[in-house]
Amino acid sequence: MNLSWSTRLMSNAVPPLSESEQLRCAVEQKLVGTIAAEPTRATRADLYLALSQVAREQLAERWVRTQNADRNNKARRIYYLSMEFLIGRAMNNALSAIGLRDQTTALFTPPGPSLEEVMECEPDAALGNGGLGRLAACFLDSMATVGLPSWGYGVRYEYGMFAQSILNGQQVEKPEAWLQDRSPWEFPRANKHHTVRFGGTCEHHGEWAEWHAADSVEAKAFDYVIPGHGTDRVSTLRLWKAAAPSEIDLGAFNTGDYQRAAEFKNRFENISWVLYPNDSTSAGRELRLRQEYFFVSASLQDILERHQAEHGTFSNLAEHVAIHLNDTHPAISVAELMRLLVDDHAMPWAAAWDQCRRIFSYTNHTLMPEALETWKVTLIQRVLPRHILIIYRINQEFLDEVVRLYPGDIDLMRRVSLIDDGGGHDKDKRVRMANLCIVGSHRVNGVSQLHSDLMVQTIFADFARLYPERFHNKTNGVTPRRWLAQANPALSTLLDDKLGGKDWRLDLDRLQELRASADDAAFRTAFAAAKRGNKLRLANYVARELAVNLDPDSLFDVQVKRIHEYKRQLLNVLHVITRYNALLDGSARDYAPRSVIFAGKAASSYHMAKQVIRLIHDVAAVVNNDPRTRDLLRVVFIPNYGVSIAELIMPAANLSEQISTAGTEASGTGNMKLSLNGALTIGTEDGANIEIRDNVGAENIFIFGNNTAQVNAIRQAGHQPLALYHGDPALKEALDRIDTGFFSPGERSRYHDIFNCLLHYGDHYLLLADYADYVATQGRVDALYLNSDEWQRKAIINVAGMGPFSADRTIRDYANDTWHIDTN
Ligand code: 26V
Repeated sequence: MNLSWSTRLMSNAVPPLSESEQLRCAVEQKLVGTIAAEPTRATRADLYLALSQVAREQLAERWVRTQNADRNNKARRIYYLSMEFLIGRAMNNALSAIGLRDQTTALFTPPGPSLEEVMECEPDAALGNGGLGRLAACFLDSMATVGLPSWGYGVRYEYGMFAQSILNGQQVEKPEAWLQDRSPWEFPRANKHHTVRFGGTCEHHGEWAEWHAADSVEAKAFDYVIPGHGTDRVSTLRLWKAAAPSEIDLGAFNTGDYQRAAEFKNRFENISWVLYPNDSTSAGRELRLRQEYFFVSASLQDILERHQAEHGTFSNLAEHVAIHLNDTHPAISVAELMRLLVDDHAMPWAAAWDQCRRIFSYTNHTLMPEALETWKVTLIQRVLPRHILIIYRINQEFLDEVVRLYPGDIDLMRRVSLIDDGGGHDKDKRVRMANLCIVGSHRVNGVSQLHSDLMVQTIFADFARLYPERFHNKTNGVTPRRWLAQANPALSTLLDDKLGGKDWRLDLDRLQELRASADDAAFRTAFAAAKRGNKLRLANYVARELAVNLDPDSLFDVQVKRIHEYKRQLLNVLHVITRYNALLDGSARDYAPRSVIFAGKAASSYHMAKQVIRLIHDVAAVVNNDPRTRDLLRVVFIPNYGVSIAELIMPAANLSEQISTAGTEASGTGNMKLSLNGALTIGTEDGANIEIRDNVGAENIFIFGNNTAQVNAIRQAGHQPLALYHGDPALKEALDRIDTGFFSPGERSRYHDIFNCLLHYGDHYLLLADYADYVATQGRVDALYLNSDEWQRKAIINVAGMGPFSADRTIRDYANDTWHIDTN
């Protein structure tokens, strides 16, 4: 940044400033007046903080205007309750939304740091595990953009997703103290707090009860302003931090008992300390239950307080309030709203229940049985004694209704009951949170057409029979602002040119018009050049961070997502090994040079996922160092995958790996981001891959492997991995090399467990059943890549087909069918 204007700060007689001069002055003023930094000596971090203050001021004004408008209109609002919001960095998005991006870029010129370099100072807000949390962040962006009066509610974790580093090829987790230096984007609301209570006993008075809680904790509000694009409107993300009630704190201090004071403080404040990883079931984790109730209770109190102030009555609550449950994590909301209305606001039970059902809606994000949340009745009884009574009463009334509809069907009652009776033993009884959500909501949806269909055919079949009108599909989407306009400026500029302006950012269906340009040789060349630039950018990062050189002309083959057996990174590795073997034995023909790129975190207690990371590193070490193959095949694992690294990788990909066992990936959203950035997909008939195929055309995507019906048939007949192994020499060779320590010569038995899992413990995710078709399909990928014109043509058609995968479309669908709120 050229600081020639700093003298203006001291001067009185100043001529009128141009817009860019004003911006320069504003940044310098913040440097001096807020950051206390001398402009000529400002560091990148100082510049980042000063610039964020400039943006923050404008966001604050927009926030105030939005709240005034919504209050004056007595707006119907949507409240999106989610334990996770994977926001990433805020700066680039904020500057783009407030229309300062280009000016700011021009401000940061050599010899000072570039805007990109300044923006890299910002730590990612990684308050989520993966897809579910990132979806919530994309939804906030779209809710603001389409003009919905909307709030996200969540937890202000002190520590979000762990940082991943790699030591000797193995994942090491480190805590990520993203708030250590405070966030310049948050607005602490000193006067916004609610008391959340736990434990104790209940005193009954007919329909309502008095809850004598044992403990309480304060929930303090911190707001993040989520700007809309192409609009002045914003959305609010309100996150709750747990704090010890001040009187307890003080009491202990006054008696000089500092240790007790510290213990108290910890006991309460640990509630919002750390994000739970989704690596194991919720069973037994009391702190997680407290966390869920903590943010639910604070959020619902906040919502009711706002409604009361605006309307003075709760009789019209459902007309003005829609609450969405992002998975079952906020399921206790159903019981908490009943408690607040019946016990605290004296509403009759039946009226409260009627409101409740009209207010809530619920999204399911996975069919995996181990991920379905249940809590021990005894635990809820102890932590939330009033809520367990409410849940039992809801269940009683629900089962009465079931009996009326299907008299005598005891099995049905047992299956749909909110309580799993644990074989009749009290200590084994559990509350089924998904059932509570379904019974307490008026809409339930899955996140892709396939997932929604499977949901009503399998896990929720009984409920779909009871309440068919309740079940819907809402296919996921991603925000084109972050995932194309901001992450991929090269392609965006090309699109602006081609489409005659920037409005595709707000109307992604405009991308359809690109289809015609797929046949335009000049456009294909420009498109390929944009991609090559992005690949170079990624190659430079990889060279810097990993000291591995990637050829930007090689095919960038990308699988980036959480490491999980069902996502089958191991199938990708099997292909890499097969390809390496073929290159060595000379059977390889027409292989395009490839760079196989992995990234993703394994949950810390997930042994198999960690083994896969280690195997990728071991394979990479062999392949990358073999002079016979290294020009045709490279493998890298990019550490610490998160939103910001995704923004670097997505634009650089040629091939998008979406290879989950059919029926296991609910939707996927990385598949959408990659396609949107011009990658071709190699994928199974799973999740949203199917809808991507429908939109880009079957001839422009590589679909392979068994579909859900075939997967079921294979499992029914008894999957025979050993027979496949013995029947396919290439597969056998790849697996034997893993098993015999070819890639781990220092520890030959290192991957016995991986081998056994596939060959002797049933290959649960059917890697061996899809292997042959996968490898053959990868061969077709090479052939196409070698025909550059055809490849570019198909890549352009992929981008052209991505209109429906804008989160704006998803949010409009929710607003119309689920929340019943008008959009702009
Ligand atoms: C949770 C757990 C917890 C227990 C142990 C195993 C396990 C496995 C997976 C999960 C994931 C929970 C929900 C989730 O993140 N689902 C993802 O949601 C995305 C947004 O809808 C969707 O695109 C992904 O396909 C889906 O996996």
